[in-house]
Amino acid sequence: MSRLVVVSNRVADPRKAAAAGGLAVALGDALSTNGGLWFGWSGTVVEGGAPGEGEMHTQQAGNVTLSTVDLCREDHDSYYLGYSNGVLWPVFHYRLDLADFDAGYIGGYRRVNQLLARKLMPLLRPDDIIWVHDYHLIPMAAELRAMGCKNRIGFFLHIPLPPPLILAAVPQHEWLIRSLFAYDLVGFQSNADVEHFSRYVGEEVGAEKLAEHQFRAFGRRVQAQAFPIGIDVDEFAALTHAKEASDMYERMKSEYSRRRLLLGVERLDYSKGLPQRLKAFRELLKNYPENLKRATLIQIASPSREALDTYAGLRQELESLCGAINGDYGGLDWMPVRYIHRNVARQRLPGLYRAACVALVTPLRDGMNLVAKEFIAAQDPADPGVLVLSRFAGAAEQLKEAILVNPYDVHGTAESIQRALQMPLPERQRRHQLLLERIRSQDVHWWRQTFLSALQACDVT
Ligand code: ADQ
Repeated sequence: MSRLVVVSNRVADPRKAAAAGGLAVALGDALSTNGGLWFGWSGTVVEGGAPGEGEMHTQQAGNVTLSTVDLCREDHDSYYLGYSNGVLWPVFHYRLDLADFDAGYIGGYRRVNQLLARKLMPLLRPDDIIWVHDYHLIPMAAELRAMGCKNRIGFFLHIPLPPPLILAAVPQHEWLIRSLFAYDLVGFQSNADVEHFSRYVGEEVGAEKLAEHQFRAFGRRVQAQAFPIGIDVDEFAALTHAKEASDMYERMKSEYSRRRLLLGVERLDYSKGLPQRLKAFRELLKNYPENLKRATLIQIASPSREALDTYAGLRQELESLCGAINGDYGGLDWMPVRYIHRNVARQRLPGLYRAACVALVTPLRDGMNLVAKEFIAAQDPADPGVLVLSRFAGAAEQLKEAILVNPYDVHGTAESIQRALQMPLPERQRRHQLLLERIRSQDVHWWRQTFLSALQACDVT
């Protein structure tokens, strides 16, 4: 068996991966099966270091080697904050208005990808299989190929790929897509993303479609297809029944015994549709007054990318919306919104999910959205809560039995929340059973195995 090499922006120690969650566990499992190497940025930013340079650290975690590289401040700011999260993240989530096309960022993005490729190259063995993750590292394979790397290399994009005309707003769009052709396999979250890729390469670069998922352009052949990421359903179910989650569930149940609990959980990010969700909740209280003193929304939004201005602005907007809703509708004995700007321990999260009647997962755009799947896995099948899911989350392609909403339509979303709150038990059970079957058959292990099998089977040019 070939050794697996995973390359991602951040690296997790597989021995401590349980705390980090599903993806770290799945990749850790894949690496430990035959021994492997996990490679990426160390998370350390060196003040005053030289651009394009960084010290490498290596440690052994069982049969997995962890190799990470430090970045200097200038590289970090242009590669991570600037190009990855100031250009690619907003554009790929359809937010051209929030993109900061500073011409200086691309240099740092390329430099860091070159630096990482240069550090990785001597660690590679001829039969290693390389799996690169996410938008920070799109040019990684092209950099490795330029240094003579002949290994099989796959790439998985965790965020959406936008339609051609939106992608074309990135000044380096053609270079980005050409970089994808240095991989043997490119995986996307949803069929919509594959469709955007297919249209882009057909319309913008005149690629030839060789077969169902195969394209030829720039003198190379690439296979592009959807591998919707899943969660570890069994691990999550076990977590749900463990002490910490059970305690959380009991506490919530007794605290909200006379109320209906609605729940939102995410990183505080503009792609997640938080202001629209709060407005929909306000509309629910206004249009369906039976929810007054009865429905409580717990909104957990963990701090994220706070060095970027757009994120600080969003935080203020949310705080003011929550304050206004509580001021207008709340009373001494009931506050409609409990807003928590913090991380909740992963061990306690399933208890919260299980106590909620309704989960609001309403991103404006999302690659997949794992919270939707975690909510389903944590429910009591005998009395399950209802998932209200944005049709713009990648997960909507799989989770058709959720109540699908358009999060921009605040009025329509409020109506759907009301429907979810009133859904009779047999319908809740039927929908939940179908959703659970779906997330179980396409769980995170299925995702990893199908991707790696497809990469092994790729016709390498
Ligand atoms: P994210 O944008 O981070 O991931 P998501 O898929 O929902 O979004 O995953 C978030 C994870 O973090 C979940 O496991 C969730 O439980 C946890 N989490 C979120 N907020 C939390 C909080 N406040 N406290 C504790 N835990 C919290 C990116 C893409 C997604 C894609 C994933 C995986 O943006 O579209 O689904 O990668 O590919």
